[in-house]
Amino acid sequence: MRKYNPREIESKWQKIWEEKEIYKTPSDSDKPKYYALVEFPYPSGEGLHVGHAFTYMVLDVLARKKRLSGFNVLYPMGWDAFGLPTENYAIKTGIHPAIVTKNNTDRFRRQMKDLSLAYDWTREINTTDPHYYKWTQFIFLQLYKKGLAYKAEVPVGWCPSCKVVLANEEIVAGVCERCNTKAQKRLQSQWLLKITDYADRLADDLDLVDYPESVKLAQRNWIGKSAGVEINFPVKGKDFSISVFTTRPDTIYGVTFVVLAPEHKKLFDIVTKEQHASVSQYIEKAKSKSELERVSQAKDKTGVFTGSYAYNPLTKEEFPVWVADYVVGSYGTGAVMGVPAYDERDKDFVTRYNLSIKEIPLENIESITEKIVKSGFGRKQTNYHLRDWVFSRQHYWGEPIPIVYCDRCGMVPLKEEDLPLKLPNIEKYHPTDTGESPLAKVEEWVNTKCPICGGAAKRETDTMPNWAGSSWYYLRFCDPQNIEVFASSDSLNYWLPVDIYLGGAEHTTLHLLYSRFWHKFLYDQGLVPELEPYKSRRQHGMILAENGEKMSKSKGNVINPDSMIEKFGLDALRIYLAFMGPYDQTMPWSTSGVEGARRFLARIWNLFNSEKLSNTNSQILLQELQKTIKKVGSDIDNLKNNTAVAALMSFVKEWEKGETLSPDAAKDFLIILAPFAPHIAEELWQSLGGAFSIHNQSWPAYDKELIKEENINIAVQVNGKTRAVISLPQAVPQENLIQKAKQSSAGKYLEGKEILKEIIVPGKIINFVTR
Ligand code: ANZ
Ligand code: ZN
Repeated sequence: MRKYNPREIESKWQKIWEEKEIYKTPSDSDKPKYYALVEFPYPSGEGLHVGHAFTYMVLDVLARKKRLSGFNVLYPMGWDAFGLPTENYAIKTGIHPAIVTKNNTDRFRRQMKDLSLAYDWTREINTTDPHYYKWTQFIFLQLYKKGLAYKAEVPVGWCPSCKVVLANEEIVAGVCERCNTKAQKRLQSQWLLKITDYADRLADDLDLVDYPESVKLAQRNWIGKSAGVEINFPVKGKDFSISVFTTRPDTIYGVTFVVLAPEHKKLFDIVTKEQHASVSQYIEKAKSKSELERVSQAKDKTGVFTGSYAYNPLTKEEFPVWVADYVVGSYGTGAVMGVPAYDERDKDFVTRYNLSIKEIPLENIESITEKIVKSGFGRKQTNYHLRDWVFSRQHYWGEPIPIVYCDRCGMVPLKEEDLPLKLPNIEKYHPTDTGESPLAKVEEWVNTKCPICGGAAKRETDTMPNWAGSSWYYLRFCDPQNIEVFASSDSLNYWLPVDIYLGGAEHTTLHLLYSRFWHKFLYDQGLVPELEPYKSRRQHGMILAENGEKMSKSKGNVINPDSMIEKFGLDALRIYLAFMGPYDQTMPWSTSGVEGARRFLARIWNLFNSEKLSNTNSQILLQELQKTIKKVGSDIDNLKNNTAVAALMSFVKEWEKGETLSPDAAKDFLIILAPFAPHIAEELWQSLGGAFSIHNQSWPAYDKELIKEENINIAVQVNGKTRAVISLPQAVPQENLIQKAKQSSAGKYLEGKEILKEIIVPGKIINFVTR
């Protein structure tokens, strides 16, 4: 008997499958489609670790099962390859980012192929490829033309020591990631995308999709739709008012002060001479705090009196006006009415400064709103916490923004036929000390001609953020080689929406929201067919080191799939990854678990090489197999790969007890094993004379008759008296149970009576209460 030698089998089949392109997805097919998408990775220098492998296995099993079940499955992979780490690495080593990217993607691809992930590699995409980013730039131009891409002065992170603009991800705990200097803020002109125009639809259309409730909630909170009232508090001795935004107009009679944000435009119009110095000093200090620090400060809320007073327009009662940085300038009107009796923040504030608290009963919210609006001092207003998306970066390794500045014509977009605007190949990507992008120094590139008048013009030198390329990549997978359009409408009509999208929780309010925004915009332009890109979304857990710590390079506890494959074989690794637990859990790694998976596969190997594979089927085992087919199939469909593997294991245990299985039945077993352990399944399949390849077969149908569950007896009662006993399968749905009970001989006791309710004791009794 041949011994189970996984590495030999595995490399043999990997080669054959790749040659025969068995995972290639035809673009036209009569089969129903299924689009399974997992977030494409940023190809870091560290390569894949087992956490990636765990995630990829979740959909790999599903995609394989869907193929076997007769779907035309789109299951693609690519690289989200622009971004800072690559640029920083290039600065450190002097190796060009394009070369770093190539090396890293080559390594990732090799590792994924080593895991036998069933991607259609002919559809591979790379966001740094000009053939790809041509369309990222194209979409930007459409946004620009519709007024949804605009420039404005916004606060950006700034490192005074490195003299560079810091992206949010470069500010770690308030300091510059590189030199640990405290990050500052400064105003700089940036590109923004008007995602706020889509706030309502982004929130409302969550009703159309199947996402985890936690994800929907997080997106809704992030969008932060808030209905309230703007109320004008006239300033004493001035001819203007301070307008505040409140969601609690019912507390208006409890107001004891008004507070402005340090950025409020009218602040210095009301600050008195006496208070001028202390207010100026205060707002200087506030400048160094981030918005998050400001709104999350606990009890220590600070502020300064402006010297002025405002009054309640309904009662003419007067209050002091303060400035305090717990009010943010960019939300609502940048001013708040202080109601310490009802608002915790206001209460902290008055406690600190000894201001008064007024206890009052609440008004009816509708009638007081009415009253305020009628008085002429207020109006209803809906605000959103969502901000426009800051879309430019002062870095090299990103998509150039296709805009030029002409002295005569102003800001001019490139013509679509001139795309892609390629990133010039340069040697120095160091940020400039002026805060401009490194591209600003590349004169041959910056100086260009105006697309309108042909006169001298300068290119925009900012690049796009790394969120750009990932905002539409699922569209490109539908038709990755198209040079006329980003994807043909036929291909989009066929493949969209993505049926399942698996990714990480960290993308909930960034990538996932950004891509929904782009999609809706493209939908409005008639460029994509569906309102939502992803029909369902699932979020995966994380793999920790054996001791429960996070895996990280610095801790030196990263487990690499390559070493596991080397030691135990790929099928064993795959079985372990599928078996280790529910896909959405965070769990510690266990190398002995992989060893156990290897032993399990060796047991299967031995069964197929023993007299337990014979020409007769044991009836019991055949019945067991039908149940296993059913369970494994429905578990995979529900992403419960761990319990599917458990079912395979318990079947193997039954088989080992001495019963026999015929080759035909054994082949069915191999097909349901194939999504998890594709190599051993193919090898044993071939040894039974199966046609190439097992991965192109059909998922076996199970014999419903054989898995009929045993029936149970249920007493049918009418008003507590047993009138009949019926026999039904255990898992019968409630409606069927009620129907069957009425049709039984107890039915005549119900004639002409009104049934008030049915009381069901599961598995035992159904009692009709009648009148
Ligand atoms: C009086 C009041 C009484 C408030 C009360 C709340 C509770 P959301 O739901 O987030 O819209 N607010 C308004 N603008 C603000 C700003 N720029 N910075 C900080 N806080 C601001 O919250 C709206 C509430 O947050 C508003 O309603 C206002 O305080 C405060 F018992 O007005 B409220
Ligand atoms: Zn011009």
